[in-house]
Amino acid sequence: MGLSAMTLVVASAVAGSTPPPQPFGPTPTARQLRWHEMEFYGFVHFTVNTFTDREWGEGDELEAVFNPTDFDADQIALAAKTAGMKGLILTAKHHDGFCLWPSRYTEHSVKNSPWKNGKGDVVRELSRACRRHGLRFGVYLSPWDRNHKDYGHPEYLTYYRNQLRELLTQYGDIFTVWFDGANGGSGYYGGARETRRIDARTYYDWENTRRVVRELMPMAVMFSDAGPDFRWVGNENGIAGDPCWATLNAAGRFPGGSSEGLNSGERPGTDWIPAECDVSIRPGWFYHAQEDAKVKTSMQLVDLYYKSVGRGACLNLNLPPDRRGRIHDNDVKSLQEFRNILDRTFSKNLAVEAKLTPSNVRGAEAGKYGAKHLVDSKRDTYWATDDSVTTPELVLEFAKPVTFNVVSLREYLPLGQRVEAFALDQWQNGQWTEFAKGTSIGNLRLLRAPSITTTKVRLRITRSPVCPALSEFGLFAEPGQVN
Ligand code: FUL
Repeated sequence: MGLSAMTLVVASAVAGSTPPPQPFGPTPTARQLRWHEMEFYGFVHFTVNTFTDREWGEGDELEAVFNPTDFDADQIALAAKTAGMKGLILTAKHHDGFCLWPSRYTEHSVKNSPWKNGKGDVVRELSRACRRHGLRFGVYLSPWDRNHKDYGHPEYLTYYRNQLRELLTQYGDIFTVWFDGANGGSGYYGGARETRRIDARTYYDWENTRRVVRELMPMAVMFSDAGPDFRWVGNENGIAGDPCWATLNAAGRFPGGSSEGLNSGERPGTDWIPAECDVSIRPGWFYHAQEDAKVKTSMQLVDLYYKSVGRGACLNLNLPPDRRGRIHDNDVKSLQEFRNILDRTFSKNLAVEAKLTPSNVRGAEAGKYGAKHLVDSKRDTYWATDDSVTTPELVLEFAKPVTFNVVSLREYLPLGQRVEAFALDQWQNGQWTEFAKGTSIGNLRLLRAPSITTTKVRLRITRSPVCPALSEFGLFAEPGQVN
């Protein structure tokens, strides 16, 4: 090496110039990253069904039945906020076709209901309340419309896209458009009262429907069984698979098509289409008084959180307003207790107090790629190793014994989902003992363990096709489980 080359090597080491790892496989877009960060948000199922006590309206309900006695968008938004949700998605139109906003394109809407003398607009009120309380707002616009005369014919697509345009231009920022996969069947259809079947693969011309969203709201993420931005998890119980990969092979998939592979994702996968777990806080999606005693308990909600958000998915928990147009007290109470448990669990990351010793640091550049980034609560910094080191270890040593029962891990998503397996050990009686292991990490991996008291913990990455890039590591104590 000549002198000048040597000077260069020294200079670059000083400046910290080891390039970051190459991305692995498909990676998330900016809009998907923004969605991943939300982690937890809610559905609001509200329409004529709330008043007819049904789950699916036929499409022939009179507009007059929609008449909340004490609608309070702030109360709904605050219930969500109290739970720690980052946004709400309103059923602007469910399968029955009734519109919660005064659409220019139909008479079947709030404008013909006695509520606020036909001057009400649920979409406006809830979108504003969300903004006031720091929540994002999104819309569910059912593709299947059992009221509209044109449903099943090409003209319906013009109607549907016109409605999408209204929702995407009149109500400020929309973070998501949720395209339901339920499709076709019997209905009112403008008085025809017949069964109409459509070909879910071709009828909606999804490419052009999605274009409307991309043009009007470029940062909005679109949901359907098959993406394009995030996918259904394959069940309505709110439970992601283990593993749950953020990747999927999208070719040949369409909304309302096969749900095979959606629960766990597919690896290797050609597309970044992470999962959303949708589930209702009650048995039904809409409010039914007879379900007031069937609201999920705070512990059931905590369990769902670990099985959805804790497996790298987002949790979309439905909160159905009652006939007043408010979230029932039983639901609010469960949500408050649930939040309280999570706050007490995650308020203190015990790993912050540990001395961290990684088996390797990329380019030996601790400032840039060191293990300290695992405990800085920042998702945009990470610990990475040299390209040749794919199964590193990290030892955490504590000055005094710590007690924990939850472990958290997060990958640095812009570089793709990298790790395929890992294990965790505790130091007990002078030796390492494995206490947990897992596969997919992705946006977040939470592992619940029996209460462990120890002075040393070890993370082993046991399988990864490329060097890992981990952005967070945490040890927490869930109250009630630890004393
Ligand atoms: C399903 C619908 O049929 C349900 O009524 C509900 O809206 C749920 C979220 O999606 O496909």
